[in-house]
Amino acid sequence: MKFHWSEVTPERLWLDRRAVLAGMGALAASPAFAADKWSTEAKPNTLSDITNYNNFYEFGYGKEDPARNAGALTISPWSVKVGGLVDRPGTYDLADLLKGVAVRDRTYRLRCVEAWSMVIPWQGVQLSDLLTKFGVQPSAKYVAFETLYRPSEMPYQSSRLLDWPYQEGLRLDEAMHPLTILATGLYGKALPNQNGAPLRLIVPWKYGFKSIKSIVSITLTDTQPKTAWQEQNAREYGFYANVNPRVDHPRWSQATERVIGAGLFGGRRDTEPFNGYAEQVASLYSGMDLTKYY
Ligand SMILES: Nc1nc2c(c(=O)[nH]1)N[C@H]1C(S)=C(S)[C@@H](COP(=O)(O)O)O[C@H]1N2
Ligand SMILES: [Mo]
Repeated sequence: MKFHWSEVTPERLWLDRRAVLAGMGALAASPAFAADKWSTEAKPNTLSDITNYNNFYEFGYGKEDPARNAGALTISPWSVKVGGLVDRPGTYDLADLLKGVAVRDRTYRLRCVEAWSMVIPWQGVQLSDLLTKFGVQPSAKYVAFETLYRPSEMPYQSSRLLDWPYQEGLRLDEAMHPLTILATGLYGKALPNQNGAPLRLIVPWKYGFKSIKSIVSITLTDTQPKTAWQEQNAREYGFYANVNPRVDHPRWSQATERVIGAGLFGGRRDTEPFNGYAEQVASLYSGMDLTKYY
């Protein structure tokens, strides 16, 4: 089995041992990815689908534009500024940022607000592990993220679609949930540029636009951060953006989704509350009116 990094965690050993004990030694040698309890069982899309059908507006508005244009982005060196209400703020080289933090395989559903979906086998770190490493102060309530701003390499940052750089945010309990990861790879390889290299957020129970790409800053705050899409159109794109088949987008239904890679006639499925992760995350929102906090 091939991993993105050769790091061996206790969890990894347990998973491999379990496969052998179950008499599935072959599984451990196959290219299939180990599923910990947070991964979905659904079959991943092909690497070709995942890397040729993208939203990354810094590189164009068409689904194939990121694959065509994101190669121009310089991803090494890369540093990330960790700031705000943390004990160890600073600007860290990517390797230092991630040093000592366990890498995990996570296959998740991705549901775009535009009503299409895929299944993607990510590798990355739990955001909770990273935040704990930098020491979250008790007054922190939210986490704000920013994408790189470099119009020379990201040509559509000269357009007015969004107020660049792309920004996103999470409530601290959402950020600390084990499902929330910062991805550094997919299919066991370094993250392709069009998927948000070298570091991007993945929050699988929320619409894809929350999963901000090519992150250069992570800030702990006590006030709800601005987000790029909410600033652009607050009626259409909320801060929470939890996948919800019962709350439609003002211009289209969210009840079903087109499955990318299922073929011209194969492909719709019912959208699930919280994108299928309700059991794990619904309690974060108990008592909240999800038609109001969309
Ligand atoms: N910086 C940045 N992050 C972004 C976007 C973007 O345009 N710019 N698009 C978002 C949207 S709308 C989706 S659906 C996902 C798509 O991720 P993928 O291309 O890896 O499937 O990335 C999200 N992250
Ligand atoms: Mo999206």
